[in-house]
Amino acid sequence: MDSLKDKFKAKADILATEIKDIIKNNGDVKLGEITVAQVYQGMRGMTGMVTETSRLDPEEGIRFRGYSIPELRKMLPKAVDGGTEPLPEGIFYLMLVGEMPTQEEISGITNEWLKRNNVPKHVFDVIESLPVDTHPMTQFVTAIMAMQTESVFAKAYAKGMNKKQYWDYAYEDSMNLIARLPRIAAYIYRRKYKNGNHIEPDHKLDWAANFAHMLGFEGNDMKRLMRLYLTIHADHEGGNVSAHTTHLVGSALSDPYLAFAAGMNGLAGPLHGLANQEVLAWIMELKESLGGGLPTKEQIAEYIKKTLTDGKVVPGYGHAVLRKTDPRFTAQQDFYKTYIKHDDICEIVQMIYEVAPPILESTGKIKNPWPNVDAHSGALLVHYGMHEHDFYTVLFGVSRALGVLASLIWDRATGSPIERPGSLTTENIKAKIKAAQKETAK
Ligand code: HAX
Repeated sequence: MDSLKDKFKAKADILATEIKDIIKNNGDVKLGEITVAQVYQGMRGMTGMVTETSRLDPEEGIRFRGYSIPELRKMLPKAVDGGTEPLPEGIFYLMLVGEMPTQEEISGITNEWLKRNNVPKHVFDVIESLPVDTHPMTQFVTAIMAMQTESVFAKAYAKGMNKKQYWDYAYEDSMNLIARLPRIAAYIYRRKYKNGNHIEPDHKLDWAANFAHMLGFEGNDMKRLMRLYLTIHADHEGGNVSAHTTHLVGSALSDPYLAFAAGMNGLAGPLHGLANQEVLAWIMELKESLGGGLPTKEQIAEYIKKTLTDGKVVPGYGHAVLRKTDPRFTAQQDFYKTYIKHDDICEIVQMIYEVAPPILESTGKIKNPWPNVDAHSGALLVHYGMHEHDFYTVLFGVSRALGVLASLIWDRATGSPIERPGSLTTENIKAKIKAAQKETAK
């Protein structure tokens, strides 16, 4: 057993016992009430699941095992070659075992993922069988599904596995998947945009730097950005579409490949992860409509108003939970100010940040007029030469694997059951409303 696995097992045994006690002794403690509006409106604010890896506060933003993004940027180990941004290996370690890793523990994970990164040939063949202009997220999900042939969880289950072993096989599948995703993603990128001129992994590099290398970006800039990017996109507690879907599908004991692929189908939606692609396309459309160059704030305001009157969303703005500027946006803004300083698209992002919130607020219906993570990420990628907007959600997906798969391992270790919430018809709801009204009239 590797040391991370040992450590996880020790922690999981303790928590699994605690959870059993909590359910037995305090299972009837109420966590909230459910309203008709919540049932109709996407279960907003309804607590319905447990996620150990991170917690989202509407006013403050995400905390991974209690640490905010600015804290993590300072405290998580960096690459030994003078790296200044955290290594994503660290956020995975933190989410999985709840402890800040040492440099040595990080190298252990880097090496473990290097050992596991071999992608079977048939996965590349399946990608090749798709038309080259297939959306990169479709290619990504198809490749993950093709790789399900490798699931040790599915094989062990078919042979007849004891419940107590679920976590072990989920761990193995998750580690293999995380190790292989950058190769698959890079393969899709090079196939679609670089004439199939593929680049082999470099076994001297960390996970994020190797990804940048396989995509075709050498030098420190993209490596540094990838380390930050893959860290901050990793998790956003359990209720977002990609995390919740992975958890839900996994709850049927579908193996980690099936569960993660399902989550990625959710990430591919424009109201979720595809928003990063939408933001860039929306900014480029604005630029083109003005003949290039920097727009004025008035022109940006006009463009936002037109987007709203056309019945479209302003991509990169709003959130189902957050009610303030997303700290993942702020981290990227800080990255821009520290390392890039001057860039037209990044400047437009800053101008939109000044102009959009009051306009969105003035509609009276948008609950969060502030930018989310997707408002900034594309501008940084374009600056370093990745212009292919429709690939951006794949980068998000590679990062999101760290959080949702760490959670999936926890689900299997703590005996999380099949998820099966109830539903009502509108007739049922009307009857309940009538009954409630009768009760108050008494
Ligand atoms: N532009 C225009 N209208 C918006 C809006 C925006 N950015 N954000 C919310 N609204 C609208 C909603 O569409 C809704 O309109 P209707 O009542 O006509 O249906 C109304 O305002 C109330 O919505 P809300 O309660 O404020 O927001 P929701 O929780 O329903 O939705 C979304 C949250 C993120 C989906 C929403 O803000 C949105 O569509 N934003 C733009 C797309 C985007 O950036 N998505 C990425 C979110 C972060 C993420 O998951 N990253 O991967």
